[in-house]
Amino acid sequence: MNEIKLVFTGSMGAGKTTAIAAISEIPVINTDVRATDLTTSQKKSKTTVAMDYGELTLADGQKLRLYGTPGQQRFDYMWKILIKGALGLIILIDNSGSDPIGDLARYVDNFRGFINETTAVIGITRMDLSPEPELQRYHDYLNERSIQLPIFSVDARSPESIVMLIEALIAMLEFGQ
Ligand SMILES: Nc1nc2c(ncn2[C@@H]2O[C@H](COP(=O)(O)OP(=O)(O)OP(=O)(O)O)[C@@H](O)[C@H]2O)c(=O)[nH]1
Ligand SMILES: [Mg+2]
Repeated sequence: MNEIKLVFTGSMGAGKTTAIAAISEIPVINTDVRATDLTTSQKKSKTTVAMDYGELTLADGQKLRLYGTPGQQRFDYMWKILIKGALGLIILIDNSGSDPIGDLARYVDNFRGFINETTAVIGITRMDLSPEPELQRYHDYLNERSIQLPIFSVDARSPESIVMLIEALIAMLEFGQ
């Protein structure tokens, strides 16, 4: 595998833009704009309207192209565009959102075809701000639907945390999961 395209998707404010910026070795391409319609629970003023793009070379020389989708549903036409040619999906869910399990359900449903053909990992963010629901609730949700995907608690601001998520995803790709 020479170059691998990976896509970060997931709920608004989960940290897709933050994660790509934390690990990219090039200046990220970012399409965040000031948004006036973010919910009051959202402690940030900007949201992605088209995409994020960054690059990372792993220790073994593997080059990764990293794309981030917008989280807002009204920009979901970008999801299909960005997922083309991707080899794996990273779903980030904000644990402090109003319905994080519902958010996971929405993203797993939306990308079901892609996940079946390739693979995905799930990162639950902002657990320091909101420890509930526990990771087990997400496992239960997936188990009830016979969906086997790994789930990790991550901090999108932490490069180690995000690289660990990516390495888990690449290991799954290599073992043909
Ligand atoms: N406390 C805490 N903050 C986090 C964590 N992960 C991410 N954040 C913060 O949460 C915010 C995430 O914002 P973005 O990176 O813009 O989120 P996004 O997923 O790109 O959002 P949209 O583009 O609007 O869909 C940033 O302020 C991060 O610093 C975490 O684990 N803990
Ligand atoms: Mg963003």
